[in-house]
Amino acid sequence: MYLNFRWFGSDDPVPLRHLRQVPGVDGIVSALHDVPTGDVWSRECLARLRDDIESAGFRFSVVESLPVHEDIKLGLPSRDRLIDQFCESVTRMAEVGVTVLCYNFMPIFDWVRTDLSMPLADGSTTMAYDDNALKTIDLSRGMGGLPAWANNYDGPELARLLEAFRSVSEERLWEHLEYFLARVAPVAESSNIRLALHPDDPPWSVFGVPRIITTGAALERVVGLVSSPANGVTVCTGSLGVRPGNDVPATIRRLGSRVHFMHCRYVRVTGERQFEETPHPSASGDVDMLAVFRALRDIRFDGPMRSDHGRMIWGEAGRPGYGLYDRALGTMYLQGLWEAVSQEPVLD
Ligand code: DNO
Repeated sequence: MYLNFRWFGSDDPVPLRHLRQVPGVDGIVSALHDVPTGDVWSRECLARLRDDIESAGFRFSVVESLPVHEDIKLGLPSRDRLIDQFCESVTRMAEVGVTVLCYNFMPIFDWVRTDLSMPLADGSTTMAYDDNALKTIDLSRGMGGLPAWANNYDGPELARLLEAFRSVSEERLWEHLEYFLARVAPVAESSNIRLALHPDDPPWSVFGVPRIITTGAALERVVGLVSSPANGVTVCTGSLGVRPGNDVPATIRRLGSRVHFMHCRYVRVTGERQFEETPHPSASGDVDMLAVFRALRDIRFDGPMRSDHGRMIWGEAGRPGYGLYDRALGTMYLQGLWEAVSQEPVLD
């Protein structure tokens, strides 16, 4: 395992020189966030990003995310051209040394929360989700006010997409994913890029739109769709952890070498389809991170890991979930767990 930090590029309020002061971090997870979905990433912009990262003393290890165009998820005729363009971006990220690509297959919406700054008793704030609160959100004027989308569709475009996806069944979405992977995995394999499909967050349908990557079994189904070793997943303890019944350590053991990326964060389930994000130590959440780490040790996980969302602490302001301080605390905790489990014997 090697540790990474997500950095959103030169607009990120957290500078790389501060990340340099977090012990044990080798890699940076980043992306070209301002390229419209579907366009091929330019070699020059990728090289500039790589140079910024390397001159701060890191390697550019992971791209998160290269968004998948909605036409691909809808299975429209334009998908072949868009998949070719996706593949070209994959090839180009390999040219600047990236080895893992984290992406998702969530229609329209990326990750969703209903509260970006819920106060906790200790004076910090955290992000939370409540399905009842989601139902009160009016999307008729577009997506303004919702957090952290890969895309931001305006009113008419959003209405068109909502209507289109509401008639796509889950099985149809699986077929579209398989079609996509059958074309992308060979390109990834020959470019030495490991694909890492991220589970849906939250792992259930939102706004009547289907979501399919919602359980450990779904992640196993993903790796079974295409046998290439390049076809793997991101195991996100936070996404999977909010759905009772997801046994994350067992999923890791079953996926083995197809675990290509780890996102680690704690969550506490506070009701049905309701959760909040909590500080990293085990006592504050519902994820058994020690058991997760033992499973990673047993599969001899040697890929990238990052501390996922943090709270806002010590008065920090910034991008929800992506401040410096709490993610740095999380990084130290993850490092301590890894050092400890690495001293224990490996179970085959
Ligand atoms: C949330 C992230 C996700 C992730 C994408 C991957 O903080 O984990 O937004 O980057 O879903 O495509």
